[in-house]
Amino acid sequence: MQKPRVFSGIQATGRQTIGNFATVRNWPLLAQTNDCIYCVVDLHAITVTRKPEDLRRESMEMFASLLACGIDPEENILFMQSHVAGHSQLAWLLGCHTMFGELSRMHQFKDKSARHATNINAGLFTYPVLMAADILLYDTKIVPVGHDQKQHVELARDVCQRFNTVYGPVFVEPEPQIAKVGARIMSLADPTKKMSKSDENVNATIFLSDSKDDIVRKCKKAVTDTEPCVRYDPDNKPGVANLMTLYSIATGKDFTEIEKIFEGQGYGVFKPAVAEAIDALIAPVRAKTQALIEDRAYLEAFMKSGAARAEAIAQKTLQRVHEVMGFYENR
Ligand code: AQP
Repeated sequence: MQKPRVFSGIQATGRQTIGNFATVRNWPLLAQTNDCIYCVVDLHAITVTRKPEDLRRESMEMFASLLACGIDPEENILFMQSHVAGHSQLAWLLGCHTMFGELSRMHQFKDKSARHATNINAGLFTYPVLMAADILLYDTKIVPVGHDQKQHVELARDVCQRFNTVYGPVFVEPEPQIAKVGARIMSLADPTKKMSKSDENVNATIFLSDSKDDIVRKCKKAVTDTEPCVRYDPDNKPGVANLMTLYSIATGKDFTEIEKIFEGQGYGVFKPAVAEAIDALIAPVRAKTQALIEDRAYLEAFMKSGAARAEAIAQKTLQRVHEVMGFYENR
């Protein structure tokens, strides 16, 4: 029997954060029961101004970090989005079935257009259409994402339903899969805001490439509150809840266990323990990413084979779409 298809991607907009990792760490596990396709979404990364050399380096480093997170490039299909032209082609076709009003309601568009007020380009606006194309191109059933991407997956589902209503059952309806713990890691500097790769505040984000000293420093500076008590209360103690979530991800302990471990202890004990646990979690990924970056031929071989495998599936979908929409065949 055909296993359910899983698809997800990560933008090449910098180094992977512990927030991204909280979501990405689940991807390798899905391969046991699903047919998984993962990619570095480098086309998505140009909605903000990028230097070509940064895009090139960060795309390659992100590819390496996905391998280092445990994604097996033989068991899964792993590739670079721009290597499969079908993503851009399908995005145009789906864009003609996506409403201006729908795109105007996207939280990420509102947030990023406020942050990049001098560069509110059409790509920033149509980003969710390209994401719908990424998903629908591969007959995807499950899209494992963080909480911030839920709205985009729901839009992909709406576009899918609209298209299928007009042309018949061409696409599989996707649904988001969101982890119970860690789907929204918050900024260490402002725990009411999501942790992001592109945050300009150097203390806001822990990167997988950070050294132990960096992690200790950032955790020490993390915004908490004045009640020195380790209790899970995201509404009243968002900074502590965020650190507890990170500790939980790193150790596998639940919030009740964590409260017991730190009972009667202040943040002077808790914060270094969180830093220690995070470092233990990411140290192997950090070392493996670095080793992979140094073996460019190995990375490029997997990029090439991953793109070829993805391309074969994408071409079939595009052919189907062209046919039902009435494009004249190139005989
Ligand atoms: N803070 C987060 N907590 C949990 N999951 C997160 N994700 C992102 N931030 C968090 C999830 O990571 C996957 C890859 O994200 P992305 O690179 O595609 O884009 P993003 O959601 O826009 O991530 P960033 O880090 O905030 O990037 P920038 O700064 O470039 O905008 C997704 O599944 C995402 O949900």
